[in-house]
Amino acid sequence: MKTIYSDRHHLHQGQLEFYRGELVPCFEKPERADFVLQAVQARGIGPVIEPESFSLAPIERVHAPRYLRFLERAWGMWAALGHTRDALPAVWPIRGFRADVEPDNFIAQLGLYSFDSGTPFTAGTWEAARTGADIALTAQKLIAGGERAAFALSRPPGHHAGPDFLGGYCFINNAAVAAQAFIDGGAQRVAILDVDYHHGNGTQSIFYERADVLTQSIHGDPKTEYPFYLGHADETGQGAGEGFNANYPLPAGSSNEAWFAALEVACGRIRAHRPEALVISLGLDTFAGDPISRFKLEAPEYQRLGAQLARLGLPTLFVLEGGYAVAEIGDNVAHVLGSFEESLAG
Ligand code: OKP
Ligand code: ZN
Repeated sequence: MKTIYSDRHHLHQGQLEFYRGELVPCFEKPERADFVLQAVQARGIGPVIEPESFSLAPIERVHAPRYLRFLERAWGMWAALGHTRDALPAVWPIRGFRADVEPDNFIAQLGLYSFDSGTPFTAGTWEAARTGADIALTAQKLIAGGERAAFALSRPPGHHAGPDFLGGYCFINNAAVAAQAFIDGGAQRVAILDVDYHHGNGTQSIFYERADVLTQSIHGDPKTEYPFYLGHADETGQGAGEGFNANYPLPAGSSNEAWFAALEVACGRIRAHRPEALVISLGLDTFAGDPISRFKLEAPEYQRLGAQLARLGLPTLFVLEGGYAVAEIGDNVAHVLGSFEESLAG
């Protein structure tokens, strides 16, 4: 399969995130994608190509124009105030506050459009995130054009970004943009499966009231794991979307058997949905050695995952999400994609 990649992800390089009462170096760093690129090339997964450029229109299909306008102008506003360091929010409009009025104060705006203090906004964030969406859209176009699979190798990740908010290192929801592009290209049904350690709250929120895009996420139980306020098993969709969202929260420290049992159920639901395309939010922070997560997957499990996804027999778009064991993330991606391809061939 082709990998779509641009070195412009380096433009997003956060310095510090607020974590356990102090500012610590960002876990989500450019080396992650560099290692993934190296591994994809070393393993011979397929050609690496540059993304095409798309307009904002396909991104506006899943994100509010007001939010995108903010992202586009944010660094300019912050820099005009004389700042050179990354921007982090410090105040948020929770229950009972007004979200309809955009404040003039920059930090108040940033808080309006975010849900944590661990996602720095940097000079190059908009351009990198935009390029990430271009990468996802290029992968989608290849698959819509008949390719069996494609890998959107982008960062920052996307699955925590909702209709009008950023957080969890995410700004534009690349998986959602791609899924919506399949629908806008004429697909009746699409499925998104999120295998990142963290619940894909943004993806869930974007499609929560829709029946055309089935959203599922296997993740650490939000009672103890980020993003804490969404991702429970009783969130099954709403209105027309009732029955088209499924969450598989597993306790931190869960066994690989428990993880694959959840995957099996999720795959059954994908088959039942009869989607024309499958989008995989491919987080590698389920790895036993991940510094911020607590599942136990390793090389054999990533190979098993790739093989199991291939057996669904669907046009499949992989998009990179989390994974913070930087030295191992490349091999872990290559295990999934390599085994997916071998299963197709074999
Ligand atoms: C992103 B992805 C909060 C820090 C908590 C956030 C984890 C984001 C994971 N200040 N850490 O799903 O891999
Ligand atoms: Zn994650």
